[in-house]
Amino acid sequence: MSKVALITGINGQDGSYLTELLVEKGYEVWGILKRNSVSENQTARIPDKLFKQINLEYADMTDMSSLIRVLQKCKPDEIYNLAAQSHVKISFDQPIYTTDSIAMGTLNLLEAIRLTCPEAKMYQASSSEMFGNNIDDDGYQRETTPLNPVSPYGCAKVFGYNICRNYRNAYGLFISNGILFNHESPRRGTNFVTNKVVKEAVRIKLGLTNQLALGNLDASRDWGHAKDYVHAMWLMLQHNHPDDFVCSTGVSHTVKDLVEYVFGKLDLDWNEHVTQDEKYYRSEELRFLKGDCSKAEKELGWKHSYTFETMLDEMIEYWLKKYRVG
Ligand code: NAP
Ligand code: G4F
Repeated sequence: MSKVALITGINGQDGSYLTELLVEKGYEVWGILKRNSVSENQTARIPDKLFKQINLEYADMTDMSSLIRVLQKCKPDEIYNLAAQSHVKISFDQPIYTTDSIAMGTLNLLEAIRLTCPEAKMYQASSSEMFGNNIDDDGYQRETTPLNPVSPYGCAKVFGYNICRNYRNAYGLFISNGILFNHESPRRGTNFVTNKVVKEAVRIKLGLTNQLALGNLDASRDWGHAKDYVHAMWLMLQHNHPDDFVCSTGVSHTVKDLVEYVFGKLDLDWNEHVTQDEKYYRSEELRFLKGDCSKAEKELGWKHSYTFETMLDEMIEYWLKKYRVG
């Protein structure tokens, strides 16, 4: 019999890649969608060919009764909790909804699992944003680095991380936290910096626009590809015990490096097009991320296949093709 997986946030960047992976592995895949007044584009990231093979139910992380209803209906073996208001800058504008969807949302899901399907395994989408500006002496963040969040999003993720550990220890549930560093793809929201830069640089190249306004160019991130990272999520739930794992590439680049690479690839001089606008600055900034994923490599056999450059090359190709085809 095939395994049953439930994905919260199935229509997000990671949810769509995870769906592809699990369908390929023969899983029966279920996902929840939150209600949106325009339904057409909501599932745009899920490839058409998969659409008939998955089961979608309306539910919301802030509504525990809806989560219980879905869990009772699909009876999952594995649950991947990816749903979140995931934009850090927007979390300063919407701190309460961000916290409701992430912190209370995770607790709602945990209680729903405890009451209806305590045997199910759960993956929790924790984040490198939880480290804030803490860095170990060797320049990396890892599972043991103290958490010190600098945004409402980061604070909510710390609650989600801790309550998952608490439910694992207190009730013996199989729950693993993936502490994932930034991961991108052509399916990334275009208000995150990588896809914003690539999309706008391609538009500049094609003469569709001329300027790109950004915020802090000095912030540094450890950027990987979402496809590699959803594979790690799956590996965590196949491991013989629940635990917490960092996933990262171990290489950090500044936003300026990102801009230079993308504009350079398109034979453009970024200095002629990029401006800085205060509206993209954050009230408090996380300055530097670089992850040590040796635990995941050793215990899960996980390895990333994309580099910063190959990931950006794929994104550039995607946008060139999209605009050229029209
Ligand atoms: P994403 O593209 O923003 O997707 C988030 C998903 O959550 C969307 O499907 C969204 O639905 C759904 N959602 C939001 N609020 C909800 C609610 N109240 N109830 C039900 N669904 C809700 O994010 P992602 O990049 O795929 O990231 C997946 C998860 O990993 C998130 O929890 C994120 O915080 C975490 N994470 C991401 C990264 C990264 O670099 N990508 C790194 C570390 C951790 P709509 O689209 O319909 O709003
Ligand atoms: O692409 P970003 O918005 O990603 P951020 O804030 O690092 O958060 C992402 O990664 C986290 C993992 O560490 C996830 F948990 C979270 O859900 C999300 O996926 O910004 C990256 C950097 C920041 O330092 C920001 O200040 O880019 C800087 N930046 C500069 N100009 C900009 C811009 N960010 C955005 N979004 N837009 C700009 O114009």
